[in-house]
Amino acid sequence: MAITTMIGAKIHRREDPRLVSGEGRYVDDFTRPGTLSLAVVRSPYAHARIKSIDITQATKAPGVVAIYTHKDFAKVLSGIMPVTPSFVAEKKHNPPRFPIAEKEVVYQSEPVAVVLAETKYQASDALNLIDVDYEQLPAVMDLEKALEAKSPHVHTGAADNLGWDLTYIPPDEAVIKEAEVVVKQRILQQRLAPTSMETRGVLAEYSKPDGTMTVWMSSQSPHFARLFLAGAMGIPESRVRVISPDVGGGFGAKISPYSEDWLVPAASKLSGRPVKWIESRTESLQTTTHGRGMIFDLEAGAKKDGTLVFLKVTQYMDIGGYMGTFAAFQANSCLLAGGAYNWKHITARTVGVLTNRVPTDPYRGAGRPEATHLCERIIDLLAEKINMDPAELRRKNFITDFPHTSHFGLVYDSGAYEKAMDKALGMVGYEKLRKEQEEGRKHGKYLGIGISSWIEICGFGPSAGTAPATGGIALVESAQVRVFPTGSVAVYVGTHSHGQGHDTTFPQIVADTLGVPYDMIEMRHGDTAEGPAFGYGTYGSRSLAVGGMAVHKACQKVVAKARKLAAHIFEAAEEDVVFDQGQFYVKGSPDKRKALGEIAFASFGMNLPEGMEQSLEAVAYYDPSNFVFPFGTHIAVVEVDAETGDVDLQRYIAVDDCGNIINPMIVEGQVHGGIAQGIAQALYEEVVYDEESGQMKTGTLTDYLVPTANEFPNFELDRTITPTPTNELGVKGIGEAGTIASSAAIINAVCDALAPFGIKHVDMPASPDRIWKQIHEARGTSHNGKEARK
Ligand code: MCN
Repeated sequence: MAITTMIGAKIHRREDPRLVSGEGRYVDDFTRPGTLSLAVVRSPYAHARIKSIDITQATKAPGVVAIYTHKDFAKVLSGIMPVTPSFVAEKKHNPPRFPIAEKEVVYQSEPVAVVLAETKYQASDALNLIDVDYEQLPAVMDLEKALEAKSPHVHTGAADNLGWDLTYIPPDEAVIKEAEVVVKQRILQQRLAPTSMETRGVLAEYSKPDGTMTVWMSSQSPHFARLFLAGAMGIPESRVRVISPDVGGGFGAKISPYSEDWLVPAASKLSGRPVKWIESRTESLQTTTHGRGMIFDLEAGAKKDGTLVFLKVTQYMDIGGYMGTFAAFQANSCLLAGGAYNWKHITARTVGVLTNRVPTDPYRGAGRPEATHLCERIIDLLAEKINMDPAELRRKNFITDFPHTSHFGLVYDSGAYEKAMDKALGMVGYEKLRKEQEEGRKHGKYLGIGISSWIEICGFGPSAGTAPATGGIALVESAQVRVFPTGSVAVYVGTHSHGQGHDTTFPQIVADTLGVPYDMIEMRHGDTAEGPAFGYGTYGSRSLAVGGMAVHKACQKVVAKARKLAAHIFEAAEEDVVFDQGQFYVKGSPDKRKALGEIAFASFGMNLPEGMEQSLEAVAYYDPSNFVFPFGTHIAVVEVDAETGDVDLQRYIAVDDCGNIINPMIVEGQVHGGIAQGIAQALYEEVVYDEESGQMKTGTLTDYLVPTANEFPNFELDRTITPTPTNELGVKGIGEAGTIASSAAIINAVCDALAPFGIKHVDMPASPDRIWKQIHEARGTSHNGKEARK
C-alpha cells in the first residue's frame, strides 16, 4: 500500500488556531444548570489523628448547601483507590486508601471534608469555618530514617514503612572482582511537581431518573477513570460517561485516579445536583502527585582500557503517604539503568519507602530520566577515573547488535547509538570545544561539555508484558474509523491528546492509509460515549506506536472491505483489484478508477456482494509484539561562574531517533518541551518540605521555580532515523525523550566545568548556592571565605 504523502509532512498543528486563540474548551469552561461548587478541607499536618470535625458554623455560612465527610462518602463509594498490583510483585505494605480520610491523615493536604456551595467563593469561605480537631503525630519525612527500626510509622499501627524491597538481579561477586577501577556515587533525584497549565478539575452530574453519571474531567485516560468510577459507585460502566475535553497538559500526573475524581461525582449523587471542583494552583502543587523523589546508591567497575564490567544499583523511592496507582512502575529505573551500553553484569535492587508526603507517581519519563541520569553520570565518573574522553568511553561500550536482550530480559528492537552520538558531536564541534575549554581554564573560564547518550523503553505495551503488571488489563490500543457516504472520514481513538498534536498526526496516518484528503478527516477522542468500547489513554509515549498503529489497522480493515466491494462493482476478482493512493482499479485498466469515496457511497446502497453489510467502518485493537526503544545523544555546553555558582547554559544539541516520523514539526515540539522539563529539573525545580514539621515550603509558583523560555538557549535539533521492526509504521515514541535525556546532559556539563576544582558530582537542582558551596568546600575555604570545616 502506498504510504507516501502525508506521513512525514511537516504540517502545522490543526488544533493550534483554536487553542492559541482562547477557543479551547477545558473542564472549567463547562457548566450544567444548578451546578454547585465544591471545595476541599485539607489536612494542614503531614501526620495527625482526626479527633473530631465540627461543621456547625460552616453549615450556616451563606450559600452552603452541604458538607460531607468520610461517613457520607462511605454510603456512595466503596472499595479503595487502585494500585497496579505487580510492577513490583513483592509489595510489603500497601496501605489501603479511601478517597477521603476518616481517622488519620498521612500527608499535608489529604482531603478531610468537602463543602458544597452555590458559588466557589462561598465554598472557599466556608472551608475556614469547619473546625477539625487534630492530634498531631510524628511525621516521617526522611527516606532513610523511615527505614530505621526505631522510626515512627507513616500509618499508625503499621509494621514498618516499607512499600517494597525487590532485588531484580543479585550481585555476582566473581564478575564484580574483575573490575580494575571502581567508582561509587550517591545520586539524588529531587521531588518535582508536574505543573501543567490547566490544573486538575472535575464536573459531575448524576441523573437519578436515568441512573447515569456524566463526568467532565481533566484526564489522560478517561476510559480508566470510567472503569474505576463505575466500580467505586456501583454504576454499570455503560451508564458512566467520562469526557476529557481539551486538557491543558498532564505530564503523567493525570493518569491515575485522584480523590477528587471520586468525591465530586459522589457529591453529585449525594446532593442531587451537578458539582464542580477546579484545583487551585496551590492545591496543584500540594496535592497532585509528585514525580521523582529517589535516591540512588551506585557502584560501577571497568577495566583500565574502558571496558565496562559491572553496575550496581540500589534505588530508594519515596512513595509518599500512599502508594500511587503507578508508583511502582518507576522501579523501571533499575531495568533501564544499563543505558545504551554493554555491561558484563548489572545488579539492581529497588526499595519503596512510605513517608508522610504527597504520593509520588509518574511524571514525564517516570523512571527513565532517572535511569539515564544515573547511567550517564556513572559513565562520566568512570571516564574521569580512567582518564578517557567521555565520548570515547561511550563509543567503546555501545550496544551494536540488534535485537539485543538486556540483563533484565528486555529486547531492544533497533538502534544505531554511535551514529546519533557522532552527529551530535559534529554539531557541537566537539574537538574544537575541548580545546577552547582547556584554554579557558587557564584564564578562570569554566566551560563544561556534557554528553547524554540516552535510550528508553516506551510504546506500552505488549499485552504479554503489561497485563500481569496491571492486574489483567492488557495495554493495547483501539481505534474506530467511519467513512461517511460522501467520503469524509471520522476517526475515534482510545488515546488522549493533551498537547501532543494527535489531532494532526493521526489524520496524517489516515490520509495515507485510506488515500483520503487530509482535510476530510476528523479526529475525536476523550469521550467514553464515542468510539470503541475501551481506550487505554496517553502516557509512556505510547500513542503513536500503539494507538497510531490501531488507527492504521482500522484503516486497513476499511480498505480490505472497500476492495471487496470494488471488485464486486468492477466485476473482477478481488486479487486483481489494485488500491493506489485512495483509488481502486483492475490490474491492466488503470484508467478506469473508483475513489474510496465512491466506494463508500456504494457501500450504503444495495449492490453489495453476497453477505456484505452496509457501510465502511471498522474497529481495531492493536497489541504490539514488543516495546519500542528510542535513543539519541544530547550535548549541553555550560559555563559556570566560579564566583557566584551560576550556570550559564550556552548551547543545547539534541540528536534523537524515534524511527520513522509522522510529523517532524510535532516531534521537534515534543523534544523542545521535554528538554525544557529536564533542564528545569537539573537547574531550577524542587519540591521542598520542612523536615521537622512536614510542611511544604514550595506551595506557590513563587517558591517553586518553574523556568521560562528566557532561561533556555535555542535548542539545536537533528535526528537519525532507525525504524523499529516492532510495528508496520516503523515508529517509536518521542513524547518523553527530551526529559529523559536532558538532566544528565546538563549535570554532566556542570560537573565537567567544575572538574578543575576536583568536584566529581553535583546534585539537582544545580542551583548557584549549591555550586557555590561546593566550590568553596573544594577550595578549602568556608562559605564566608575562611578555612572550611573538614
Ligand atoms: N510522533 C511522530 N513521529 C514519531 C513519534 C511521535 O510524529 N516517530 C508524534 C505523534 O504522532 C504524537 C507526538 O509526536 O503526535 C507524541 O507521540 P508519542 O511519542 O507517541 O507520545 P504520546 O502521544 O503518547 O504522548 C505522551 C507523552 C508523555 S508520556 C508525556 S508525560 C507528555 C508528552 O507526551 N506530556 C505532555 N508530551 C506532552 N506534551 C504536552 N504539550 N503536554 C503534555 O502533558
